[in-house]
Amino acid sequence: MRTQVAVVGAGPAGLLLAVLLEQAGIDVLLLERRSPEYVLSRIRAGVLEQGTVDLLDAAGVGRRMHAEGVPHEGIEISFNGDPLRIDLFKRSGGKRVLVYGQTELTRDLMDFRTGRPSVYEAEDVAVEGFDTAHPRVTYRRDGTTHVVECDFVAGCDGFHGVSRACLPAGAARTFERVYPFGWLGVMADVPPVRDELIYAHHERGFALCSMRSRTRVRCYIQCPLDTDVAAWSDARFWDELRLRLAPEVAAAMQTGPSIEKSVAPLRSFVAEPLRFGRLFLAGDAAHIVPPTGAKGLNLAASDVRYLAEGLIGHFCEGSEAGLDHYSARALARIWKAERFSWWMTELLHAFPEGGAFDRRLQRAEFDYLRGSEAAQTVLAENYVGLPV
Ligand code: RFL
Ligand code: PHB
Repeated sequence: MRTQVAVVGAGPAGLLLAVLLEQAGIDVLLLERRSPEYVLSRIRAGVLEQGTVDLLDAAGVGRRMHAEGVPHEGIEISFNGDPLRIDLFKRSGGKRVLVYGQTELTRDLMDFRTGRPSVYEAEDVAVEGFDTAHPRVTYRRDGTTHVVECDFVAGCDGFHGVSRACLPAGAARTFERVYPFGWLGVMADVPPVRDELIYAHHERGFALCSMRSRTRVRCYIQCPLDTDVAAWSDARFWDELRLRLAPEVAAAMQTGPSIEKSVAPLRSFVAEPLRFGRLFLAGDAAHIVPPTGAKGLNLAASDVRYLAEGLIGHFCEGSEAGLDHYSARALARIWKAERFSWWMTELLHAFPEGGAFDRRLQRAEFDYLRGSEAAQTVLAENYVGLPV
């Protein structure tokens, strides 16, 4: 078969790109390795920047997000139990973030595309000939091999996808930092302890009290990379979380049975460039940030915006400028989000190798943040999202 753009991966990046291109009248085929149910079962991001919200609105998929998402105007940073509220709204000149789960967003995008060309459970997807004028994507489904001829391939298949993996050795330069810990996350149907997210630094390790709604929490604690989820009963998780929060917050916190529990490693990663002939990388296929700054999904959205503009320019306006500048434009924003996510991670986690000197520096960083409007402004403008 033939299409104009083959999109590999139906996570938020692939789905959103498909929606934006289809609205401009461009043919898309979306190929996903997993089933729709599996894609929806992955619990991930929860915080949307204003720019992401605006893009979803422009795509016409924002109705449920506005009805059910909860706008937040601040976050709390707790340092060994010492609280500091960052007024995001005031410090960023009137911007907010929206708390709305990635699962819900993915569902909205899937529903919006109902009836559009998608292949779920596509096995052995392979990208070929992207350095020629006639790229092809092949896949197997129900034992049959299919060939898709296309003009462009968008690699939106996440960190472990095939798009980056199919590049010849040396084609991409990669930059990586692997952190010596992960996050153990729990979802539970209880009301959040506070109206806003709490990011906590503690000698026992980082903790985060987040939420999905006014009746559902998503909480994380820093854990060793080899953590066995089965060794963490709900009671053990809540007890450990309480130890890392200020006593009055711990005392007020409601707990309940977990409905999901999983461990995620923390990593910073960037591949450069993002264009290889007629193959473009976007989202987690191109970069990973540690979740501390809540930037991963938002970066995927800004990549997709730039890429959609480039492809629409090519197909609808006869202009190559957007595609030619895609990589440089996206990377400029990606590196700033990498910097912010790394900085939040360094400030808030307990580093197993870090000595007393490092801990004093973390304390000094927090004290500086508390005392400096400029430092709070820097945090706020990055957290709500730098301009797209
Ligand atoms: P995804 O979501 O990984 O989707 C990629 C899709 O590609 C499919 N795929 C393939 N399809 C075909 N053939 C193959 N060979 C394939 N290989 C893979 C996969 O099955 C999948 O469906 O990447 P995408 O679309 O780029 O989206 C990126 C986001 O999912 C990610 O950045 C965020 O979840 C990161 N993240 C957060 N981001 C935020 O902006 N705010 C947050 O609050 C936030 N919190 C988080 C997070 C990520 C976390 N984890 C688990 C990594 C919290 C956590 C704990
Ligand atoms: C989440 O709700 O899952 C979440 C929120 C903020 C983060 C990371 C994850 O920084």
